[in-house]
Amino acid sequence: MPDAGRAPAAPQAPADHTIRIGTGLVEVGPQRFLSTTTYNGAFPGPLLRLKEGRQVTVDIHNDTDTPEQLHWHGQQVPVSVDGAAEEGTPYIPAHGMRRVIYTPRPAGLRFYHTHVRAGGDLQRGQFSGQVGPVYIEGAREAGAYDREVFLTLKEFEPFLSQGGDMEMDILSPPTPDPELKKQGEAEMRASLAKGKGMKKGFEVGYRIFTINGRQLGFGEPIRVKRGERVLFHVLNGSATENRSLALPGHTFKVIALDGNPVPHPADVPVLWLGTAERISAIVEMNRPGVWTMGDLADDDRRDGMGVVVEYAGAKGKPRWRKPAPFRWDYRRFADPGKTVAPPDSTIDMLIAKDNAADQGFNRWTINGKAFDMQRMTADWRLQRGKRYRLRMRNASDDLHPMHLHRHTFELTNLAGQPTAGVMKDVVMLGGYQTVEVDFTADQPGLTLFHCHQQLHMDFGFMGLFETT
Ligand SMILES: [Cu+2]
Repeated sequence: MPDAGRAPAAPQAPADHTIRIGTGLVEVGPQRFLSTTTYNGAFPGPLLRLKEGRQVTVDIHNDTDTPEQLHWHGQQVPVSVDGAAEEGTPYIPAHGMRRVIYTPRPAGLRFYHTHVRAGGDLQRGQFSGQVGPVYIEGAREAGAYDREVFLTLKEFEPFLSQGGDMEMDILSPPTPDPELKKQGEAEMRASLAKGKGMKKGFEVGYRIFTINGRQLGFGEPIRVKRGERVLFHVLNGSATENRSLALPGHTFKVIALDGNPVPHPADVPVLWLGTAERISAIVEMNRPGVWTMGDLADDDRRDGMGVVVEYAGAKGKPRWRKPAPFRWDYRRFADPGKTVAPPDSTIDMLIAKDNAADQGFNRWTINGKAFDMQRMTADWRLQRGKRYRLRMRNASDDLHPMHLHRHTFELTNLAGQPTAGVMKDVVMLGGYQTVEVDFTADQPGLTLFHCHQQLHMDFGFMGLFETT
């Protein structure tokens, strides 16, 4: 008799890809090994090349002692696959396995990463090495390049400090909303006045910075030839940091943001990526030499956030030159001729910081409410097929990389300036600014929406949509 109610132990077809979550060693520098949780024992996890629309089977083994979630960031997949317990995706049990079968889409640069709460435990969640790139090949592939290079930016050895947060004044338009600023500053003053010794909430810093798991100067350089067009697929795999990247003497032609082709590819001297953002950009190699491609922050670059680019035949020490000040403006890549139709409905979100309110960590609220993991009921109900506008108003001075699961949204307003045509799944929301994005609710079930900064999402900065 078959054992009713238990999955049959029928022989299964082999998976297309197998991922093992477990402890791995990452050699970040000469004789400097880190031990952290990784995919397949390495960092970054293996590049998964998938085909848009062609079903794929992935076996995910969890060799750790705690349940895990693997999130397919930027893909339009069902709740059972997506990898977020808040939506109802089953956990990959400790010392167990889950097989997921789904159809990859949309085409472009995606990634996979853990989606468990770290809280104050800096070994867990995306503070670990659980990040890997995904490239979904579409039917039409832009071909104006000679080869591809994947770069995953990631820090290790995190620590907590209470010094207050880093200035992140990098966006254009730069203008804060005076109303939001007034509110945010009043709340901070009130908090700091509450009692003697009241401090600012915890922030995370790091001791080690890497690209593809190696500190600047360690391992092989990126070897190029004069005249070569290299397509860089850059992924910010950080748990908490926004990153920049520049290659002195060269420009990046940005062709895709978060994997989605932009309506207006444009040249920029610097890339800026909020946590979990991706940029695909072509660099024409026309300045022979040995160069440091690295982060603009001198300390972070010195501690490893960079990679050497070496032309054939060139010798000497890698050179770095700080680029002229440059603000990141998504509108540069937008469609100037497009106007966006009004949505069926607009959802207003006021984002606020409750300074050091949760055991020294900042608590984050959307419309006055911190996300409650125990509750898991929808904050907003959506009708399938309707188009919604999210109006995110940031009453804090922090920059937030805002992420919507299982959907792609269009940037429609940045700090009061209308825009159209840029499709993304993460958008940087500047301090005391407002950003609007539009999307069609075309995925039934629960959809998580959150700030991708691990400390922010873990301390309240999440919400749930339910589409029926
Ligand atoms: Cu945030």
